[in-house]
Amino acid sequence: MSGDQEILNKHIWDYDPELFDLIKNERKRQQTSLEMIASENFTSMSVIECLGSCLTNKYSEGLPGLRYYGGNEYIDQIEILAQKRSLEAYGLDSVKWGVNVQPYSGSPANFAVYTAVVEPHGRIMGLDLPDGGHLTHGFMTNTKKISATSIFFESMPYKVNPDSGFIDYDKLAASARLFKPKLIIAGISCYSRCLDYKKFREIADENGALLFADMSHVSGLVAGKVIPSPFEFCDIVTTTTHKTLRGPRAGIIFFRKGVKSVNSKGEKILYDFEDRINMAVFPGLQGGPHNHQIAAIAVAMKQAATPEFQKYQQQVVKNAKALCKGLQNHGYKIATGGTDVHLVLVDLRPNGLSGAKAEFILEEINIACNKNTAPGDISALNPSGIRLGTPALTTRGLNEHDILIVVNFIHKGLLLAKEIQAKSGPTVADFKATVIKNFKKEIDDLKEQVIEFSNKFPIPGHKDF
Ligand code: DSN
Repeated sequence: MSGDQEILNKHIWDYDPELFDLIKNERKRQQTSLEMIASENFTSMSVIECLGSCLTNKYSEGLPGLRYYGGNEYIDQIEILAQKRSLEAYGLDSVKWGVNVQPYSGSPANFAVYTAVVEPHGRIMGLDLPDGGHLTHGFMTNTKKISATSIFFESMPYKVNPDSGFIDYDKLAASARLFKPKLIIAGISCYSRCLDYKKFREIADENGALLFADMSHVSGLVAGKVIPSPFEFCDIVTTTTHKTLRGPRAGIIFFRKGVKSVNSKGEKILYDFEDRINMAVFPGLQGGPHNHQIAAIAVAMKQAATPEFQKYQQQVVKNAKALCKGLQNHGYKIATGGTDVHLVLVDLRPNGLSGAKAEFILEEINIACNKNTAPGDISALNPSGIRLGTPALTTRGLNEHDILIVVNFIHKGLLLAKEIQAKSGPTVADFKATVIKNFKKEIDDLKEQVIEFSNKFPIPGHKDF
């Protein structure tokens, strides 16, 4: 074998032990930590095998049967299978709904939707980022357009009620009457309640707007039939496939096909998104589809249609409710006072702690979560809350009883944070320095307990990968 052939056929552990050690370290971190970032999950062995397969070698610009390169006999079959299973997982009639499974992930999927159905500088409305929306729903600050969505389109946010934490649909309706958006986005990245898609539809119809759901966070819960589906009321629906859906990191776009429908005012509407969306994905924004991801979507959608997946999603919500109740029993304030989904947003203002300090201390004891704006927060840079989710822990087999043990770890960590804060200066940098200098033992003790508990619940996948 020539030197090149030899290199090409080596396993990663033989060829690049330096990199392989880093992968092993990351796997160990995942195994010995409690993953509570609400958008993360542990995908299945089958999905990982698709991602590491020969499908990554192939170019296949275009759609099945309409490719720009040859050699796509099996790639076509894989993409058709992914499309078919995606529609089936959500009970969609292929006469009425189409799907594009090529977006690389959620942000490109959303941008493709705007490119397809909103003209440049056309108007869109999405939930504001500090209120639980997503960057791609049009985020901008007073001084800067942050997301490309706000650079290339004109965005006006809607908000949650700062006291209750619930979306203020009346204010959304009033703003929409003035702003006259072309598109309204029903989607969240941190909101613990089901969206009222019917109400969104009425507001969209009143203003002649399209209704677009970004169900990325909750698409697993929708497939598992534990929360209402957006499909009855929306024109277009996107999702990432790696969050509650537990598939590969990728994105998909569902769209109503060219069928006549009637809106709530009795007017006939012709939906004709298919060509525009397909063209926006490729050649508009992307090049060759990532066929390893598309195969992994196919396998994830097969899993999503099983009774086991439904049970998993039911447990995700039960665990989130147990997490919420457990924290409330310790006196924590939860935005909206509860949860219907897979996450809770803890408002730490009554505890006098910032989200950054809480996130830091929990990371020190091997609990991963993220600081997050709480209702009423103005700045996303110094948020007052933390977002905690249950999809990943539920995949590892934790039930409500186990979640209460996790709640106790979180509570102990946050009590420690208060103690540290009392001794440190006001900044996060002071806080971190005090943790390292004066609280190493307390942190290490708690971390050991978390590791011991965490090791009882193996993560899926290949042992060293
Ligand atoms: N980064 C994801 C989240 O954490 O919600 C959204 O893209």
